[in-house]
Amino acid sequence: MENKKVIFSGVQPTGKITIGNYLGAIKNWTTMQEEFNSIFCVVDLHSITVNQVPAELRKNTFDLLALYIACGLDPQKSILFVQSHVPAHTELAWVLNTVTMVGEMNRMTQFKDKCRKHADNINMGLMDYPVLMAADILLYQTDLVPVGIDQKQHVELARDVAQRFNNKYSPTFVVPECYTPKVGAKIMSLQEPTAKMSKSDENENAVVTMLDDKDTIMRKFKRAVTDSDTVVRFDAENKPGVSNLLSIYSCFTGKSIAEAEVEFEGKGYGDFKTKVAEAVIEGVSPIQAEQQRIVKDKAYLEEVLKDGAYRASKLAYKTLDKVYRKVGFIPRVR
Ligand code: ATP
Ligand code: LTN
Repeated sequence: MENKKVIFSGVQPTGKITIGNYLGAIKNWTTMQEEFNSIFCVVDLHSITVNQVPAELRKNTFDLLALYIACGLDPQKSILFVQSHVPAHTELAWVLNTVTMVGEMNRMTQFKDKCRKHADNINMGLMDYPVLMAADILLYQTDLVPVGIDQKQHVELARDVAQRFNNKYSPTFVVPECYTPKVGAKIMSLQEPTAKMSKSDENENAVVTMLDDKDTIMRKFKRAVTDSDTVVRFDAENKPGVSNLLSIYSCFTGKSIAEAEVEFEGKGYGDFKTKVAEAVIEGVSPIQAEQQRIVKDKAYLEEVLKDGAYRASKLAYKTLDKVYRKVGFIPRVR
């Protein structure tokens, strides 16, 4: 790889990808891939920490890979692969488990949330999720992890684990930084704008997915919860609904929030919501067409995965061999 900084990120193939996932993560990766050595993963191992239907998981994995490419991730420029194809992720996670404390896992916000949501399935994988994520990141000597704000705590854990390992053995891992975009790092639910838009939300109207059709997108934005005021102004605390729509508009049009506020001065919410929906439709339509084209070409996608796993493995095993040596394992003769 060229001598550039490394970025690594991933999304779980757990269902329909939302515009939150796109704006908080994937969209930023597409610009960053020009500047960094970029590695993007479909994190299927993470996804089975909550119940999945096997046939759907397989379909979601192909769908998500096709979406990555449709959004502009280029398999020539970036390494695109599926996490379970590179066993070094689980191998490193095991070692990192031994420098991670149960107490710190118990404090993870996402773990606590998921325990509440999936009270009938609080499995060890759910608790160990952040350690596997640390392994994903540290295996590639990652400098920067571009994610939405909800993942910040996990990236911080990866930093702590890296530092702890480096101190206990000797410098081994790059200590990664978290990167979140200025606008779009936390897109809110359209129905409950104080809560994050999440692909597992049961209320369909709360979530706009990357593959929603035009009418659906328009309808969801028209029904978006705002407030009893009439002014289009950014104020996340007092006007969360309107502020969320402004953020979405800004991300899709490339206009600043201030420019958008000026544009909608004196206009009603109806007009504003229509314009936001139109901007989203314009942004996602070409991606949808590409995704539908690419997903049909299984031979191509399988080739991308094969090549991605090969390139990722080479980097990953370099780090894993080093880790095994440091902890005192006998080097494997290859
Ligand atoms: P789930 O509902 O299944 O937990 P999710 O929608 O939270 O899923 P993830 O797969 O956990 O999605 O997240 C993938 C990436 O998208 C992460 O970088 C995450 O920070 C980002 N992301 C998720 N939701 C949002 C959001 N509402 N706004 C901005 N970024 C988001
Ligand atoms: N936990 C992340 C997905 C994820 C990830 C990663 C993101 C798994 N491994 C490594 C960045 C780097 C989420 O979005 N839920």
